[in-house]
This record gives sequence, C-alpha cells and structure tokens, in this order.
Amino acid sequence: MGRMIVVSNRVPLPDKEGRMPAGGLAVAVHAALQDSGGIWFGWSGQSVPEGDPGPVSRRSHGTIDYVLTDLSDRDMDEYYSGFANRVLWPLFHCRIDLAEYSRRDKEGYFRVNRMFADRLMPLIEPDDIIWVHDYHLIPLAEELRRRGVTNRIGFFLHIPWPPADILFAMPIYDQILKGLSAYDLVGFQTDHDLDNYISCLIREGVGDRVEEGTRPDPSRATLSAYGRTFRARTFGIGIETRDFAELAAASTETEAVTDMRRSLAGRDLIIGVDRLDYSKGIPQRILGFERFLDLNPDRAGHVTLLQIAPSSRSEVPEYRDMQSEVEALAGHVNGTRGRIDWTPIRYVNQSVERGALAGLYREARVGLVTPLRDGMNLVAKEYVAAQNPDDPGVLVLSRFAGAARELKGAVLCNPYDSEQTARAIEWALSMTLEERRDRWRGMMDYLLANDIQTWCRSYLQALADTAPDRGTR
Ligand code: ADQ
Repeated sequence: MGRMIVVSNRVPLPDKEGRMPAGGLAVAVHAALQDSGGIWFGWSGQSVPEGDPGPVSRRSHGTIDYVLTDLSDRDMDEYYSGFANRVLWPLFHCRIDLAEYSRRDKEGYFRVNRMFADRLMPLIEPDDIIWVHDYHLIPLAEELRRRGVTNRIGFFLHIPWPPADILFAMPIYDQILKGLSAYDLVGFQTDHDLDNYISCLIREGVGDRVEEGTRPDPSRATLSAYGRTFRARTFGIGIETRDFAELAAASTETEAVTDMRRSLAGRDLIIGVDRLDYSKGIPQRILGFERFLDLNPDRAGHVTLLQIAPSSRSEVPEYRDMQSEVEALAGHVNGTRGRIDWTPIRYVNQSVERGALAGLYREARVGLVTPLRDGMNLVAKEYVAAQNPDDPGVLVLSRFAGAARELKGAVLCNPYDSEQTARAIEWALSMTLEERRDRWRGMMDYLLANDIQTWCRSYLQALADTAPDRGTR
C-alpha cells in the first residue's frame, strides 16, 4: 500500500513525550499511518479572530507528518458550530426539530472544505491513498476532484445516515448526497445506514446499485450515481478490546474504584457514560430509572445510578439547555425518591480518566446505554470489554444504537418507553450468573474478533482494492 493521508476535523496529536492519545480510533489510525508513512491533516484546535488563518503548521513524529490549519472565528462559528453541529448532526440523528439551517453557515461549511482542499493539494503525491473522516468533511472529495485529484479517496461516516424523508428536509440535501459520490469508498457503521443512503439515491432518482443478478449483499454495494461508479460498505467500528479488558482488570484497586466501592456499601451500581448530547438520551434514561424505582420499591436504597456526562459543544444553545435539563431531572429524582441515607442518582458533569472509567465499568452490575440514535456507541463495547469474566454485568442497550446490531447478548430497550427501560433494568439486575456469563461470552468473542485494528485494516484494504473511477464528472 502507498502512503496515506488521513483528514479529520480534529487531529489527535501525540504529547510532548511522543505518547499517542488514548482512545481506540486515534491509536489504530496512528498505527496504520506509522506503517504506511504519511500525513494527518486537520484543524489545529486554534481559531484566529479576524481574516484568513495563517499558513499550515507542521509537526513530525516517526513516519507521520501532522499538518494543521487554524480556522478563523467566523469559520468556527459557521462551519463547525453552525452547519456541522446545528444542521448535519441533529438531522443525521433524526432531530429535524433541532436543525437550524442558515445559508451563511452552509456557505461557511463549503468554504472551509474548499480551504482544506486548497491546503491539501500541495501535499498529495500520485500514489497516496486519502482517508477522510466524518460529517464535517463530506464535500472534500468533490473539491479535490475539481482540482484534478484522481487518487483513491475514502470516507467513513461515524454517525448514522438518515432515512430519505429526514435527509430531504434539509435545504441543499442534494449537495450533501452528491458529495459522497466523489469518493471511491464510502464506509458506514451499519447495514441500516448503508441501506438508508442507497434509498436516498434511488428516491432522488440519481443512482442505484450496479450489481446484477443475485440478491444484494446488505453490507456492501457498488453504486452508480451522478455519473460516477464507487463502492459503499459497512464497517462497524470497534474498540481496542484486549487492551481495554486488561486496563479494567488492572484498575480494580485504584483509588477511584475503591472509593466508589466503599461509598456504594454493597449497593448495586448502574453506570451511564456519555458526552452530554441530546442524541444520547440522558433525560429519557433518568426517567426510565425513575420508573424502575417506582415499579420496584424493594430496590430502593439498594441501587445507585452513576451518570458520568461531561459537557460538550457548549457553544451550541441546545447543549447548554440539555445540561440544565439533566441537572433538574437528576435533582428531582433524588429529591422525591431519595432518602436521608441514600441518593439514587450520582451525576458527574466531568470527564473521567480512562483507567478509572474502565474500572468503574467493571464495578457496575448494569451498563445503561440508551441513545435515541447513535452511529455505533463505543461506551457499550467498552462496558462489555471491561467485565470480569467470572461475574460479568449486563448491558442494557438502546435498539437505536448501531452497536445493537452487533451485541446480541445485550438486553435491548426502546429509550422512548420508560416502562420498557425500567423492565430492562430489573431484568438485568435479576439475571442468573449462568445467563450473564453466556450473554457476555458471545459479545466478548465478537468484540475480540472485531476490534479497532481489524476495522482499520479492513477499511484500508477495501480502499486499496477499489479501482478509482477516473471518469469525468
Ligand atoms: P461519540 O458520539 O463521541 O462518537 P461514543 O461512540 O460513545 O460517542 O464514544 C465516546 C468515547 O468517549 C468513548 O470512548 C468513551 O469512553 C469516551 N467518553 C465518553 N464519556 C466520557 C467521560 N465522561 N469521561 C471519559 N471518557 C468518556 C461518535 C459517534 C458514535 C461512534 C463514534 C466512533 O457518535 O456513534 O461510535 O463516533 O465512530
């Protein structure tokens, strides 16, 4: 395989000692880049008040060059907080009600994608393979093609692709739909997302599968759209399963975990871990837990829900509103259901170090992962990987997380139905050891066989195997 160029909105940089950032995706992509040699290009994390950001900055580490560009405050506002996070994010998570389209933000989004393309152009060599990540950069391949790039370019969407009726609600949806056709390989988290994408092409009358004959494979397709032939495939993202399991086992006696255990005083722990984001269904989860307490009065005083949810995207108003909503709901449940010696919900609005997180997952009887919609959801996978094989906890998982299509041993629930969430929690807490072990083993075997390295390798192999369509557009 040739040299690789990875492009993403943010670039996870190694620290001053050269240590890679924790977290599966960064580690796996760094490892692949290290093998092939290449460039990781993206936003520096810095914004400048006025005018054009200066030239790109470069940093090298081993065989990897990090090439970073600043953005202007206006770019940040329009491209990132505006179109990416107030239009594409809500819409792709089926929240049309929260999508706030403005022409100004749309123009900012395309402007930054053009700027990324301009800055990438001098870096690209003829045999480079280019791998673009996520919804911030959908139009990038089209911009590169316009500038004459014929290299293989792949895209991976980390979030869901919405059904046609939802996508079509967005002005300029056609530009977004068309944008993906400029790639050679488009990766989705689940077959369902791929199917939604193909349905959008068909409904719009701009493309279809080109395979003939036998029944189509739901996880892969060769597509013809907008005069171009390209591939689309499902690659469900994984975690660094083995390392995470070891980290969890090694963290059982750390201060954070022993303090937690002591403070629980024998109560069962239920854990929820999410960025504070409306897609994660945290208010619905709290209502489900409240219902569970009401339906099971004998559990009062014997169970604690630990909800860890650091703030994210606080510049977007909907996220600030959610923070107050979660605080109010948790306060309400504690005020009305708690006792002098027992607080049902512990809500931590902070990030937790990875080792402590792994140890806390292992301590928890139930992992409560109830997004309203989620591309995959890595917390569900981390919870499973962290369990003690002799006495594993139970994963309660929303049917609307991509992970629900892979983790067959989870207890599935509909997060909009607090009654069902309540029943799922009770079932998880009362499950026999034998059933817990059975369910956990199947999921763990799956996660070991489908970890983040496998994901990264299979994506890059599929991209390398793709014959680029050099036809004109
Ligand atoms: P996210 O929406 O960020 O990712 P998720 O997949 O759950 O969601 O990943 C979150 C990561 O952040 C996990 O590794 C988790 O451990 C960590 N994290 C969350 N809360 C934390 C806390 N309080 N302290 C420390 N760490 C915390 C997007 C998509 C997902 C998709 C991923 C990867 O929305 O659907 O699974 O990309 O493709």
